[in-house]
Amino acid sequence: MNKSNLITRRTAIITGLTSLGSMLLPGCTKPLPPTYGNILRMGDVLTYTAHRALLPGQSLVKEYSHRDISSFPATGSTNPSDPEKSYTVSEAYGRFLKNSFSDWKLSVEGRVARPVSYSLSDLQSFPARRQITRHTCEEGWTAIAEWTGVPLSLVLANAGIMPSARFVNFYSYDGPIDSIDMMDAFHPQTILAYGMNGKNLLVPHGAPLRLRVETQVGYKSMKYLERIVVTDEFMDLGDSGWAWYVGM
Ligand SMILES: Nc1nc2c(c(=O)[nH]1)N[C@H]1C(S)=C(S)[C@@H](COP(=O)(O)O)O[C@H]1N2
Ligand SMILES: [Mo]
Repeated sequence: MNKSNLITRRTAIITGLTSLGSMLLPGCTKPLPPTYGNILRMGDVLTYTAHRALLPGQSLVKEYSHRDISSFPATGSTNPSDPEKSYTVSEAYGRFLKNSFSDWKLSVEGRVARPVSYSLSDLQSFPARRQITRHTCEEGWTAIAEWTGVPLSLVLANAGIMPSARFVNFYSYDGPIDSIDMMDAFHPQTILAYGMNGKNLLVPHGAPLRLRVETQVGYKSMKYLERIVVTDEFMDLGDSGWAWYVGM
């Protein structure tokens, strides 16, 4: 073996170790399976990412019992079709509201293999998760409610996220846009909620569908969802002036 061969091999080994090391590093925000980049093995990324979400760094937040459920104020926008109750008025939302959301759809697009639009009943036909959790608003109040919805992980898996996808962006009818990373997106308690305290989600609380990100502060739980866009790169779309990540 000549010298240049030796250097090449050594470089290859070092590169291999480095990428293994960064995969195992605790707190790494982008855990990648060894099959990363192979288009035929996209499913590995899903299972790996989902699996990673269940490991210690992604422990569940406390869940409460029915007797802990409290009163729950509605804050921010409380009706996107009413100029006095919304950051931005949406005529489309007003039309959906008139039809009891029967023609409302959530589109899931961006870095997904199959862009899809889901009706409310499509979303309700996924396995549901119920959780009684404490909501903490940055303005200094907390409240406990039971939420029913579909785990975001199931919806993303159904649309088939690309191996390079790293962020999930949420657009709402009243204007706000926000995003979470894949660690939070695949957290078992991150759900798209259509029910609150055993009833359909009411308009002041984000009907027909809101996000619940239990690992973070209240404003990450976006109400009045319109569409979800999966991206490779972080897009700083939020104009709220609040921090992007506020873990609980
Ligand atoms: N689209 C949208 N999502 C939103 C808000 C909002 O005004 N619009 N307010 C946020 C804030 S600050 C909080 S505390 C919670 C309030 O949810 P609630 O009205 O059900 O209490 O929703 C969050 N999600
Ligand atoms: Mo809030």
